Amino acid sequence: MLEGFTPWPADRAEFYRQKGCWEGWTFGQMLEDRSKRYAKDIAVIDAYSSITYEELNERATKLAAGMQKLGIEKGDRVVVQLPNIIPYVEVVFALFKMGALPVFSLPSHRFSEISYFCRFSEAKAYIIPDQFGGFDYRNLARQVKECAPSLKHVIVVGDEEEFLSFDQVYSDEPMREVQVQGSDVAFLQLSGGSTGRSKLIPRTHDEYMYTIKLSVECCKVTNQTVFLVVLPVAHNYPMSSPGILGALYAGGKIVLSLSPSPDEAFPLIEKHRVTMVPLVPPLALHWLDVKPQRSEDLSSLEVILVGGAKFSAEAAKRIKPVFGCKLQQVFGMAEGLVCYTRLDDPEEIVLHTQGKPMSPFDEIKIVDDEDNELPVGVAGHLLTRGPYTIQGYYKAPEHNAKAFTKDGFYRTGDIVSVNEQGYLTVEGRAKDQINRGGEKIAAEEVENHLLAHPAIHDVAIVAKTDPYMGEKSCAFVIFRSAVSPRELKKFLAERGLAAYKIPDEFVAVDHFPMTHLGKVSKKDLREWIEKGPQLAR
Ligand code: OOB
Repeated sequence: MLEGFTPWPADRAEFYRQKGCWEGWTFGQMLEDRSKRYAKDIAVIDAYSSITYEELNERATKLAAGMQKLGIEKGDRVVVQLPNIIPYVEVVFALFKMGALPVFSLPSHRFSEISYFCRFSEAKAYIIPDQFGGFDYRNLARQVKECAPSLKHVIVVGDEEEFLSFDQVYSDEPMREVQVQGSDVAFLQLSGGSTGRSKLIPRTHDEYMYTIKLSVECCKVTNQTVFLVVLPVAHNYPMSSPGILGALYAGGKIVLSLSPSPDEAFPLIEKHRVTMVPLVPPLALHWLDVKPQRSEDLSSLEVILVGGAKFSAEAAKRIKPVFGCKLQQVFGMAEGLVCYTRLDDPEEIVLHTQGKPMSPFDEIKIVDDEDNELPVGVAGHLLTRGPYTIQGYYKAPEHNAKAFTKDGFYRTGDIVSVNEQGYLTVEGRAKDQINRGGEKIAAEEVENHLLAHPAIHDVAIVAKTDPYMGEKSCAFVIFRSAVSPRELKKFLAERGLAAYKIPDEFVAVDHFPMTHLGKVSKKDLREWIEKGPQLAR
């Protein structure tokens, strides 16, 4: 078993197996099976080419054989930082077949994040594009290599310079057979985080396959589905809710877009007759606003999924009239629990709730600050446990003791109410996090970076309501000496922090409001910013 992984208690594991949730099937086996069933059908299309099921399976096997030759073994970790391109799908399945673990990072991550993921997971390899979005990942790899001694290989899709060329990793020699089991950890996913750095989330084949199977059912994915991905494909949402894995499970077709912009996405919808697309709320709002001015034929769309952050009922109402398709709300988390509104739910439910859990074995508790359960309809902290919600973060015993109850419920940090029919409505958040249009920022991580600046005495970062992004991040700062927001943003970028984590706004204050326990009251700070900076002195 992977060191640092918290297994399910034996009795619950047995229960989930007995109930047929965990079937002992791996993602490598799933692709083998689908490559026979849907051999000549197109599996993935990207900006450059397309690939059939048979070809995808063959290439993933050759890549696995090549990575084995490089000395990558079962259980080894490989940080994958690729944009929405076919090689991403090949790499992920190659690693699944070998039993090596992808560590999923986003193209927007920089030195601060990547060096940490490589070091913390003791990654053996790091897979990157040469350049993407005007950024040269080879320069990042050079820096990361300096401080991550475990890293033996950097594999580059494109011009490899001094590193290994992705195209040359494929091997014609047979892949060495590896025993990968359903109960093995398949990959490490990133958490949004609320304390310090992102935690890594170990997910097993068994339980993740179960989420795929259920998502395919809830979203009615079939081999006729054309699934467009405009969000970063490595994120848990476009990966599994129902995501690219759901599309492949069902024999559908994936279309990968390098950008979420309507200029790129709308022509793809028209050309490939896309039926389903997952969006985050700011993107859904943008697409809603521009659609009336566009000439592309988007009539193939059947379902737009919206999740990752709260989608307002007013915006939700506009999906059907503007796009002529259904809205499906999704409330999920990389740690596990996923809720969907169902495609045949009444409008009232689809517009006003974030859905209900996928599995009959998902357990939900809504509790007060002292963990007392609250009556139906009353908002409180959401705790959850079930066949696909993790039992612990990777190598994080201290954090796990706080993030999970003694009987294995995950403390989501979300404030939620549940109605009589079991549908959840997200009412707020207790965790110290900013949800910037679906991108999660752990306040403490950014605060720690800012505290390293000599002009800053103290800092507290909170969410500020934004009509478009839902939330933006606002840093309240007690300065020692004057420094401009521009300089601070530059300082953070130079420390290698991903751009989305850099505060949108800085507000100078001479003190922080305190709670009666003597902690900075972020609740009061949020009120200050909503009432206008003039109150924030
Ligand atoms: C998804 O996953 P993560 O891990 O990036 O973020 C999880 C958190 C939740 O705890 C909640 O705070 C927020 O994102 N969230 C929502 C939401 N969906 C996620 N808050 C309000 N309304 C929603 N619909 O974001 C994720 C994973 C799988 C599927 C969908 C989203």
